[in-house]
Amino acid sequence: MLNWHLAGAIETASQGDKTVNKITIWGRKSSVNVQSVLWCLDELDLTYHRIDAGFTYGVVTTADFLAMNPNGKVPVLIDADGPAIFEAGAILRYVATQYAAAPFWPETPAARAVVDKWAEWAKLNFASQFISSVFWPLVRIPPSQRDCSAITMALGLVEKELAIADKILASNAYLAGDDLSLADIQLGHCLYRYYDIDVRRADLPYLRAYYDRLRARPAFARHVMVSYDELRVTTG
Ligand SMILES: N[C@@H](CCC(=O)N[C@@H](CS)C(=O)NCC(=O)O)C(=O)O
Repeated sequence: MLNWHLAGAIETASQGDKTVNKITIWGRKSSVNVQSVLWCLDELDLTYHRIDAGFTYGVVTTADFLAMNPNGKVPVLIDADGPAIFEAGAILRYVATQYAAAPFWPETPAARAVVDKWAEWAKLNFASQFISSVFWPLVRIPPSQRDCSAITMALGLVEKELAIADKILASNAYLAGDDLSLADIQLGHCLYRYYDIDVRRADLPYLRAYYDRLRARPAFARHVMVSYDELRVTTG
């Protein structure tokens, strides 16, 4: 078994009256994919140990880590003596299936698919596109080297997708209905960055109201509204 538990970079989620279990998650707090998992765990009142990994924290290139995730990426989650799980979407589904119930993650295949289709949609069409083609170029590429027209075009495409969410949110409080579900984790975990970065945003009033509802959730504020200053490249 791995020795990360002894590495000294361990954080225990506040215990309170939360269920104590044996979830360990590898990943830095500034990783948007890690944030989605931490937010979900917190919404479900689950405790965990978090171990810093990735970017300047290293770890991800070690043999032990690569044995868990050959992609060398965070997050990775192990629950008790279960397998190492990588890919935030797979981790979220595992956590929800193991620990959540309806309406967050309904039981019957048909009801679950209503949540899952929006979770998948949000991850693929918004989160992944926004992070790779808008957020990352703005934060990690020095201003003098940025392709501003490519970023503007990418933002326009992302906002076409967000307009679909805006329409849904005109009549739903949350993406898959009236209650928070796994679909909101996959849409909401990138909204802090979307509303925080310095771009001219489309007018999407229902999405904005939804984001304000998410901001009022303590777990969202704790894990998603996190500074990404450590990622910024400002010179050049
Ligand atoms: N598709 C993967 C992407 C994982 C990923 O790209 N993680 C980033 C952080 S958000 C990473 O590990 N980057 C390298 C690093 O931090 O060292 C997922 O959804 O989990």
